[in-house]
Amino acid sequence: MPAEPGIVHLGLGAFFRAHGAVYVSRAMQASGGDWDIIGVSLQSPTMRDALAPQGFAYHAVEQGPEGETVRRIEVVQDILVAKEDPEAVLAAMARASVKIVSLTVTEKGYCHNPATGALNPDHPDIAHDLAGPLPRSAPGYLVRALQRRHAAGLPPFSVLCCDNLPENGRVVRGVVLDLARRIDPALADWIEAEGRFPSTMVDRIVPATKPEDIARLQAQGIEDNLPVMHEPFSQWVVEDDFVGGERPDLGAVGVQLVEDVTPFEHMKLRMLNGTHSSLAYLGYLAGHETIADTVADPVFAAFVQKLWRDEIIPVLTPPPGVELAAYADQLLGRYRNPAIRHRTWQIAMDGSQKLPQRILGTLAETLAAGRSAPGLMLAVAGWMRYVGGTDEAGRPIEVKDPLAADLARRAAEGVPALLALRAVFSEDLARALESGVTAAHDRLRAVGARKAVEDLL
Ligand code: CS2
Repeated sequence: MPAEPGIVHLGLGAFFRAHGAVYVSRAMQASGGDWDIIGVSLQSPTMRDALAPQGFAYHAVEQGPEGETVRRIEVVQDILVAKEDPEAVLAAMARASVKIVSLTVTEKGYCHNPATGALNPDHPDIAHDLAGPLPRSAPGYLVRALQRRHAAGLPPFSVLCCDNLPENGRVVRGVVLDLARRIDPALADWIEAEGRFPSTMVDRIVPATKPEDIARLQAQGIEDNLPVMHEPFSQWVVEDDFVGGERPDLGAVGVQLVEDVTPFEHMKLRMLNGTHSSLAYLGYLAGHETIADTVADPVFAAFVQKLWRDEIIPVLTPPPGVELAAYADQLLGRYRNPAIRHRTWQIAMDGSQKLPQRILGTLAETLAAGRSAPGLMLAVAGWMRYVGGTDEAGRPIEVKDPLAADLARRAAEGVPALLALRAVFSEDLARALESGVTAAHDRLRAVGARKAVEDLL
């Protein structure tokens, strides 16, 4: 008999398998506890089908510039596919042994308005989840499972958001309370009083696993249908605020447990993810396949350093004990790691959900201080070129974004139509950006991404 699971993880993908699951398994080795994980895929059976034949164990491969280190991870007990059997997922989340429900469902999985952080009640999955007890969305699963626990007299689980959203715990709390209140105000009151939603900052670069990665392991005698590849660096900053104080001994394995994660989240989202997205759009347009390829070009390496130095760091408050210039140097080293083949196309995905917290916050604060930020304006213009769907050589781009069709229509109309997208740009910011982004967009069309970047240096 396996131990009772302590965690249900919604959205079990490569990132959590290479990050949170590794910490949890090391914490159990260090200090014990029943923290086995039941993974949930909301949509696709791919992960379950790949891992079930190997008992849900898998290998996490650390890729450094000097070689690879392989670690076997055995903390996942089972994987459920919500679309096939929503009842089984709710039953797992309502088990008394489950103390934490963690999530990596990507930015769009919270069914919120990225510009404001509030639940989007018109989202089709939310409309579905309001109409009946078997949900489709991540917020729907959280609310319906909490409803079961409330009815059964169990305490709520802690909700541990591990997505790249600012104040992610507060965002998911807001979305859950809003949805719960529409279903049953007494349930919402209970969650508000008893529930815990610690915010977290998660960081590890985890490119999608490629067929050649699987083949390379196989050549070493390691059979794994779906290993995960990751860089050596890893960071997890977690607000230490769990229901009944119950959590794995994360502090024993290097997780930073803090009172307020906000300064860490802002630093990471703006310095790492903000430049990742900037390099992804402009690098892709310039014909680069990966981030490492992009920063191997001295023009882009100088560009990203300029973004940090002149545009991002000046409006950022450093977290306690962190020197932002040193953090930037470390980031560039991570981007340069040639073993990590992280595709610009992968990072370019879902830009409408990512831009506000990664780039637009910095831009708004810079403009409000009466300064300009030409590099980030060029990045926004790069996103606009990218979602237009044609690269600089006239080839089609496969744009992945929940708003892709709307973005393509607006891109055909021009910059003002994209700036009028209120899910991404507030009215004030759109006005402040209009002339700068239009000029940057014109430059991109006229001279191409690489030259436009070079001209800014
Ligand atoms: C990336 C992130 O795909 C993306 O959008 O920017 O996945 C990034 O690699 C991680 O947040 C690093 O911690």
